[in-house]
Amino acid sequence: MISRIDLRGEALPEGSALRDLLPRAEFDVEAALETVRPICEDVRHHGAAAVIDYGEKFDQVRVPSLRVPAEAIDRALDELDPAVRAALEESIRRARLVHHEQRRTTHTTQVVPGGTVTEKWIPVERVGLYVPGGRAVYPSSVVMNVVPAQEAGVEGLAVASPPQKEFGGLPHPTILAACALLGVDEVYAAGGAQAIAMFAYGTEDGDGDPGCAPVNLVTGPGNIYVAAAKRLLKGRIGIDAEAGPTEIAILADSTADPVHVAADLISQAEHDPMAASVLVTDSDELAAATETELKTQVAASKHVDDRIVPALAGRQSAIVLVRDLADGLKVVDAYGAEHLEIQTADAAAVADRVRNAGAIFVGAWAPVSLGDYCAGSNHVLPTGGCACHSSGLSVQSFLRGVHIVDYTRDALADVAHHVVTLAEAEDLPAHGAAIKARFGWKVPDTK
Ligand code: HSO
Ligand code: ZN
Repeated sequence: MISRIDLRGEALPEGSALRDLLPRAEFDVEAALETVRPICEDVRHHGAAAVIDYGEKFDQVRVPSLRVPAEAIDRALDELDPAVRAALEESIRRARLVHHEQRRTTHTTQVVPGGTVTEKWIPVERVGLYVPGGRAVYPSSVVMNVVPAQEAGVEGLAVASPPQKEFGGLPHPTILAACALLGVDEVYAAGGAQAIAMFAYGTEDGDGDPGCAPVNLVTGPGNIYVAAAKRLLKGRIGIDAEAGPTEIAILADSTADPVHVAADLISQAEHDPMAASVLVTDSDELAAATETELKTQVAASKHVDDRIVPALAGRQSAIVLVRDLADGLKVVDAYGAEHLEIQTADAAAVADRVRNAGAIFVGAWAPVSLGDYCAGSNHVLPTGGCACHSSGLSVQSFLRGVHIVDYTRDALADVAHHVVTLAEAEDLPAHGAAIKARFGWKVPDTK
């Protein structure tokens, strides 16, 4: 069901040599670029009509209008199962607590008397949040995208999610209800690359459709075509990340409970046949007990043949055996998992030594599913090893830091000779001239 990689033989290799020994899913966004290019061009030139046509082609339903009517959003909330509503409200409440604390404050540094640099944080004006449909209908992802955007102070928030045939061309009702709970009323029934292009180029109003104004930033997960459209349109729009299939790595020793370990490996395998579940352990007993436990628990799971078994049996998943926890830490750092659980003795101390992970879950009582829904942390996290250079979604993702430079005449005069010297060293004399012009075309004497 899951393969083993034994790294106990000799000293672990370093860097990319170690990375090459570890399992990882193929997620070739480059290959999808040529598929999405004509779709994006079409939307650019034909606007809403093209988005609607592609919805008919890919989602098998033709929507009368892209914009979801307010009544449909209200109705979805009215009809939402009260238990789901309570759970979403608690998820939102906890996420708000954490993301509220991430807000940045304006800071002024006095560099010299009369010379200050102020760093001001300005929210992005208009953001498009993509929420997948189809196999993945995740209202929790609406929460994880909208809450940090709102806490950042973003004023224009639009959500796009694919039209669902069984719901008359509307996005999934739980997605609409989550939007309602969060106070988001601008929702479009659009999916795939065409939704990203709609956000990037905007659509004209007409035929009773109010149109979608272009956005500055697109966030949210999606399939490979969504990722490819984000890559293609990056520059015109900002993007959060190209989210790949979900990953869980667990660093565990003999104190870990194989029942928990197996359950957590399966929990993320349940997302996608390409999802990766990786156990890194120095314990033969835990490895064996986890294998046994996986068989039992998989047999009792849903989504077995289409997702869990292919995910666990795929080359992206494995049990990696290491000599000791120090080697285990090197392995999980080289892997840079989207989610990393530490199930060892003194888990907090071990977690503190990790450098590369999207989010770290400490000890027996913090499984990844808690973080997926109700820990307060964000579940939009870097995949594919990107955790070595990127963070998950946060308030910061929706802010831009702007430096405001304010110098008096004396403060400029004082440093003018250095500016002119550096300008000349770079053979950019006009840069120096812009200083001299202010002082009668001379470098001011600072003495
Ligand atoms: N584990 C997924 C997020 C998710 N899980 C949504 C359940 N719903 C990627 O972090
Ligand atoms: Zn999940």
